[in-house]
Amino acid sequence: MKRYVALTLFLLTSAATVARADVLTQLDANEDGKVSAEEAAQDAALAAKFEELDTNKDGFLSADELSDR
Ligand SMILES: [Ca+2]
Repeated sequence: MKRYVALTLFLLTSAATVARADVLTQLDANEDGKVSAEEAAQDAALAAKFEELDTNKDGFLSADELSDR
């Protein structure tokens, strides 16, 4: 049972990592590894939450910041 829970957690974490990478890949037009406000404008839902997600207020969403969405 414990092993099953660990495997489930691993799979969920992997799925989240893939989803995060997808957002970066899809929106990171200049391939600098982060999403600018301009790039985020391609995704209305993301653009609406941009300031909330940009926790360090550097004007870009990193992979870590995107993982919070
Ligand atoms: Ca940021």
